[in-house]
Amino acid sequence: MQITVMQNVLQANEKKASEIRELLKQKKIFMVNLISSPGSGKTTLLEKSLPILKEKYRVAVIEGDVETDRDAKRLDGYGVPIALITTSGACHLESVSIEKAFSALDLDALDLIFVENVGNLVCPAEFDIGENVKVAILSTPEGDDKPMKYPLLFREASLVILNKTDLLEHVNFNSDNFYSDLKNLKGNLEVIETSCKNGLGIDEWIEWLQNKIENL
Ligand SMILES: Nc1nc2c(ncn2[C@@H]2O[C@H](COP(=O)(O)OP(=O)(O)OP(=O)(O)O)[C@@H](O)[C@H]2O)c(=O)[nH]1
Ligand SMILES: [Mg+2]
Repeated sequence: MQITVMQNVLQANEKKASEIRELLKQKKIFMVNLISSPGSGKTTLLEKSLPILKEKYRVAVIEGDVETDRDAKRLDGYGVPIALITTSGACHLESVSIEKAFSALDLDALDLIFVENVGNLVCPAEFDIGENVKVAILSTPEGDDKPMKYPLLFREASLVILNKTDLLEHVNFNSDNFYSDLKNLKGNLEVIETSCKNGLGIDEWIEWLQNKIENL
């Protein structure tokens, strides 16, 4: 019985996600679903990216958090619209919440939407929200074993950002194991190594995004 209910939830989510994807296509908007564990650097990456991207694109952010508007407040002042979704306990965003967030945004005035999903490596990967791409962020202190332990996200992602590379010398992160596990999971998965602390890889990440947007 429970399985049926879950299937219905997933089917309803998929249907709404398809509608969102169609709407984004009509409006020529590129939407990025940022997914990682709590603290891997989603908001920090946005803080580094928004000043560069908003010079070229009309950008907005949908901020998903279990509680508080802290991340939304951090992004206040970057001069881009922010729509906050507080899930009150739910561990991921669903397409119906994205539709609600859209009503707070002027879609005709946007080229690019970032969704910062709830910090979690499991559930956000299961729920299509109509995005163009899922970007998985893993930070080096979390360990090189995470792709094999949480494979769905890494299979679903179009890009993996390996963040906090400035901490590599202090943590037990085996890059060889990380890359060989990723290759076994999904052979052609792109990886960009970044540090939001010293700026490594930020240009490459912006270039990756621009490429995707231009080829919409
Ligand atoms: N050393 C180092 N610290 C970083 C880097 N990127 C982010 N941080 C720090 O990591 C902490 C968490 O970063 P956030 O950007 O808040 O992480 P988040 O993924 O948005 O977290 P949630 O929204 O809670 O899921 C902050 O103290 C950041 O300053 C990095 O590349 N290197
Ligand atoms: Mg955050």
